[in-house]
Amino acid sequence: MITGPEAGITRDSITIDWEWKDPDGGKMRPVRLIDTAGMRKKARVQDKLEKLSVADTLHAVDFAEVVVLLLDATRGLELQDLKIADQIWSEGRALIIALNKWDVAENQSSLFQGVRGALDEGLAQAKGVPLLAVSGRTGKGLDQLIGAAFELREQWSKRVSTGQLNRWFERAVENNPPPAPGGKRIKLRYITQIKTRPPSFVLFGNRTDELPESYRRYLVNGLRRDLGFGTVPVRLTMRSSKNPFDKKD
Ligand SMILES: Nc1nc2c(ncn2[C@@H]2O[C@H](COP(=O)(O)OP(=O)(O)OP(=O)(O)O)[C@@H](O)[C@H]2O)c(=O)[nH]1
Ligand SMILES: [Mg+2]
Repeated sequence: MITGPEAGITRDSITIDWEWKDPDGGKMRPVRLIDTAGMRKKARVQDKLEKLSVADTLHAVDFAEVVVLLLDATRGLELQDLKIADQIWSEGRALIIALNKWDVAENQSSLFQGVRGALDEGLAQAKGVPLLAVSGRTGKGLDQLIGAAFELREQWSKRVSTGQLNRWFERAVENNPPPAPGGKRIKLRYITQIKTRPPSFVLFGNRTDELPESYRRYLVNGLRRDLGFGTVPVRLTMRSSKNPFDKKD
C-alpha cells in the first residue's frame, strides 16, 4: 500500500487477497485483507471527502470478520480510539488492537502496560480484548497478529450445543442465583444460542426485565470464560416466556 507521513493517504478501502502460512501448522490459509482509511485523525474534520472515507471504513467494518484497530505507538491511546474500539465491538465484530511503529516506541513496557490498563478501564464491555505490539516496518508481531485473527474468528464463529450450554448454565445459576426483587426470586429457565458471528444467546425466564445488568454481565463473562468465546463480543438477550418443556407451568 502507498504510505506517507501526512494523514489521509488512504481514501478508499483496498482489498488484497492473500495467503498466510501458519508458522506452527504450516498450512496455507486464504486471507482477505482490507486496508481502510484511518478514522482517528479525521473524526473532527468536516471535509466532505474525509467524511466519505470514514463512511467507507465503517462499511468495511460492517462486513469484516475480524477488525484490527491499528494505533500509532508513538501517540499512544486516545479517547477517540476507545470510541472507535467500542463502536467496532458494539457492531459485533471480533476486535484486535495493535500498537504499530513498535520499532520506534520508547519506554515499551510502561507504554504497553499503560495502554492495556486504559483499555481494560475504558472498554469495560470488551475487557481482555487482544492487544499486540507490531511493526509494519520490521514485520515484528505480524505473524502473531494474523494468528490471533484466526483464533478470534474461530471463537466468533463457534456454536455450542443447547445441552452443553444448559449444563453450564445450571451451574452458573447455582453458584450465583439471580436476585429476588420484592422477595420473589427471578426464575431463569434455559438458554439457547440463536446464532454465530457474533455468538448470540437468548435466555428465557420469568421477569427477566428485572434482572440487573450486573447479572447479565456475570453470565456473559462466564460464557466467554467457560465455553470458549474468549474475547469476542457475545450478545445475550432476555425473554420472559414460559418454558415449553416445563409441564408445571
Ligand atoms: N517507524 C515506523 N514507521 C511506520 C510504520 N508503519 C508505518 N510507518 C510510517 O507512518 C507513516 C504513515 O503510514 P501510513 O501507512 O500512510 O498510515 P495510514 O494509517 O495508512 O494512514 P492513512 O492511509 O493516511 O489513513 C508513514 O510515514 C509510514 O512510513 C512502522 O511500523 N514503523
Ligand atoms: Mg493508509
